[in-house]
Amino acid sequence: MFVLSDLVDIYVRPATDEVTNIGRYLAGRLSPSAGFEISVLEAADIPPDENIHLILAEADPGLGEEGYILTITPQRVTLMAYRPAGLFRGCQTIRQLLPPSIERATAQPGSWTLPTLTIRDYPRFEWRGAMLDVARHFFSVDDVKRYIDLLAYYKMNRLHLHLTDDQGWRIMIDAWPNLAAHGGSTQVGGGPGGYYTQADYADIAAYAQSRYIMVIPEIDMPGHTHAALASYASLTCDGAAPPLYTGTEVGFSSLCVGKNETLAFVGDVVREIAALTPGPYIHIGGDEALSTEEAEYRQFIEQVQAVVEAQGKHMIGWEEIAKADLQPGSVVQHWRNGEPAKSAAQQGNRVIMSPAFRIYLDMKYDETTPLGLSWAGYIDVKTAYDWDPASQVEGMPESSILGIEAPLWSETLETISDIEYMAFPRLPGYAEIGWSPLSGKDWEAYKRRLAAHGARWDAMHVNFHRAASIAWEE
Ligand code: TNX
Repeated sequence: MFVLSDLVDIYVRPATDEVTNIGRYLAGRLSPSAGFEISVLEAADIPPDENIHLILAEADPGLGEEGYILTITPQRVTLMAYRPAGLFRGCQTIRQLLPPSIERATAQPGSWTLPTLTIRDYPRFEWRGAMLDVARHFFSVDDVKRYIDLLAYYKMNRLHLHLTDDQGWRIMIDAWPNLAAHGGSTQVGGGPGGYYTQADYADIAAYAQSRYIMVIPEIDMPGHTHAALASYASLTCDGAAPPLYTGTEVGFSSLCVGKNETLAFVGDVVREIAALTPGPYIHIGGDEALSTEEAEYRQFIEQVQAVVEAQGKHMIGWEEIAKADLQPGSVVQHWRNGEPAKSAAQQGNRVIMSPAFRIYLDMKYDETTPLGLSWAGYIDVKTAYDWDPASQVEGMPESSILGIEAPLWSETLETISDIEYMAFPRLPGYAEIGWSPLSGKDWEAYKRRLAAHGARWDAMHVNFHRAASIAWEE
């Protein structure tokens, strides 16, 4: 094995800002618990032994954006990648190869060893995401950053933020300030709610970017818009603003399709959100528009799609958007019925797989789970793990599948601890489905590998569900 002693430093090559920052990130994860300072240095031509080396090598494009090769000998740890994101993903493997107590925030007694090995590793799917509903209950910037760090630990690369819904509007729009000021002033159950300033949002996006995670903002339209209607009477068809809503029904609200004010609203919101979004996608919701007439729904989605494309972005929407005429770059998120996703795929659109009965993190584990819902059934750890996105919808080719995403709706969740309880231990299973080849999938082996992560979550103070089906290791 390789011994991580106080002699070890991290050498980076080339020593660009980006690679150096990844080295600093790794040092920052290891130093506090190891109890000694690990420095980040520029590699010489002949890199010295007894160190960790992070090397960006143009030589192996087969690794893609996120792949890496990790070689550990008793003399040295060498992590190579084609792109910086690959180095970052490989750093997570180094963390996971060290003893669990490396994740504690203070100096721990320990012998920090890494097993000798060679790994060549890259993801199966491009899109390995999680969605967080900050609308039903609001979560602070720090809560979101904590979730980002937990996603990063499992090499996930997308965070979809569900920013608006009937119960709350959570992002400041300068042209329509009452959306956040009034529409963000409560939440399910009537608590104080909250919203992100544009600076908060940029902070979240930059933090995610430093972990090679893309943030996808969702502004849900034309349904799920009660908080907006309550904030501007001019957006309603009858010109009267309703009171704020703090219940958990769905499907009762709709923007007034065809009204000039509605189009002005969509234009301003999409423009401001696009300006805040480094990534190429804007999610426009489109789900459960049960109070929007069908023809108006289609017309509206096509209008919004044009506005999104005019901002240089691509539209993502929940599967219902497949009723509209989609541009080739638009992406459909499957959640309930196979048909819309399949028909979109047949027309050449790509699909994100979020089948509710497998991957909704807000579903209870079983009937005793104190949090969560159960409309899509109970999702125990095995149900969460034991499926393949490519054989989920009959007749949909794997090439249409962009990847998978695990939504976490927050009707019943109020704290980051609640979020953690629903996400863990299921989330790593989704990360594996997204990353690893199907040929390696084996529930019995997975159970044992997962069991070892309980001690890591204890070290990280993650509030996880100690599912009885797993023999958790101390
Ligand atoms: C359905 S999934 C919804 C959400 C709810 C969720 C609760 C989807 C596109 N819409 O509005 O929060 O169920 O599980």
